[in-house]
Amino acid sequence: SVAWFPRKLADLDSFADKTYRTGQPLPTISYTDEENETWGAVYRRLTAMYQTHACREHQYVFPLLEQNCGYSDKGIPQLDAISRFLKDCTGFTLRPVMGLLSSRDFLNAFAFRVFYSTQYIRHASKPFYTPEPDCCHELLGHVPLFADPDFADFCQEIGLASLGASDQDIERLATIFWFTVEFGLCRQGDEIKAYGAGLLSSFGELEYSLSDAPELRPFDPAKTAVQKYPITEFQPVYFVADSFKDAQEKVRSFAAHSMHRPFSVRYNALTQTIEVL
Ligand code: H2B
Ligand code: FE
Repeated sequence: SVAWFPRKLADLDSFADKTYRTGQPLPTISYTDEENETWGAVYRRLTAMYQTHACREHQYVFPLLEQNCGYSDKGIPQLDAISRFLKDCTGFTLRPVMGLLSSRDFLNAFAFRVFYSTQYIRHASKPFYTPEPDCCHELLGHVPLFADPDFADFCQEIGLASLGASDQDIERLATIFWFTVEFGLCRQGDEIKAYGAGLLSSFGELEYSLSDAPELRPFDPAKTAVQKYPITEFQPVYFVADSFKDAQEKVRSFAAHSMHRPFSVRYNALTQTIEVL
C-alpha cells in the first residue's frame, strides 16, 4: 500500500493552518505605513538590479505585475489579485500560510501548481535581511517566475516527484528545490542570470552570485540533490540550468530512475487530480 498523499486540490486544505479552504478568496491584509515603506525600500533597491541580473522571464513578467496586480514601491500588493493573474498565465495559484510548512507538504502542493505564500513582511529595522520567507521574498522573488509556462512546468515536475516519496527522497528533492527555485542560475545566450527567488529577493546575494566569487556547476539532479549548503550565508556553489525545459526533463528522468518509488503519477489538469500509475 502507498502512504497517503494529496490526490485532489482540496486535499491541500489539510495542510498549513487549515483555515484556508480551496476556492475561497485570499485574505486582504491592511499593512501599516511602516510596513509599506519597508516594502518600498526593498522594491526600489531590487528592481534597480533586475535589468542586469534577473533572467529574461522575470524581466518580461515584472511590468505585467505592475500593470495588473498593483506592484509598485507605494505599498505591498495583495495575494488575491496576484493569484488570479498567475492562474490566467500558467494555472498557478497562491495560498496563504503563516510560517514554514514541512518540505513534504510544501513540495506536494507544487504538484497542483499551488504555492504557499507568507503575507507578513520583515522587520523595518532590517529591511535588507530576513532569515525566513516574507512577502518581499515571495512576491518579488517567486511570483514573477510562476507566470512563465516552462518554469511552472518545471516546478510542477518537482511537486509530482514528491508525492508519496520516501523521507530520503523528499530530502533530495528539497535540495534540488533549494539549488533551483531558490538559488538557481541559468544560461541565457553567453550570459548567466539569476532565476532563484532567494537571489532575486536579496540585494547582496544577487550581486555576489553573478560575481567571480562563487563556484558554478551545471545543474544535474543526481549531483545537485546531495550537495551540502549553508542556510545563513551566501552560497559557495550555484548550479546553472541550460533552460527550464531542460531542467524539467532532467528532474523527470531523475524521478523515474533515481528515486525509490514503486509507482508513478500523472496530473489530470481537467479534473485537477493525480492519477497513480
Ligand atoms: N514553507 C513555506 N511556507 N515557505 C517556504 O518557502 C518553504 C516552506 N520552503 N517549507 C520549504 C520548506 C523548503 O525549504 C524546502 C522544500 O524544504
Ligand atoms: Fe522561497
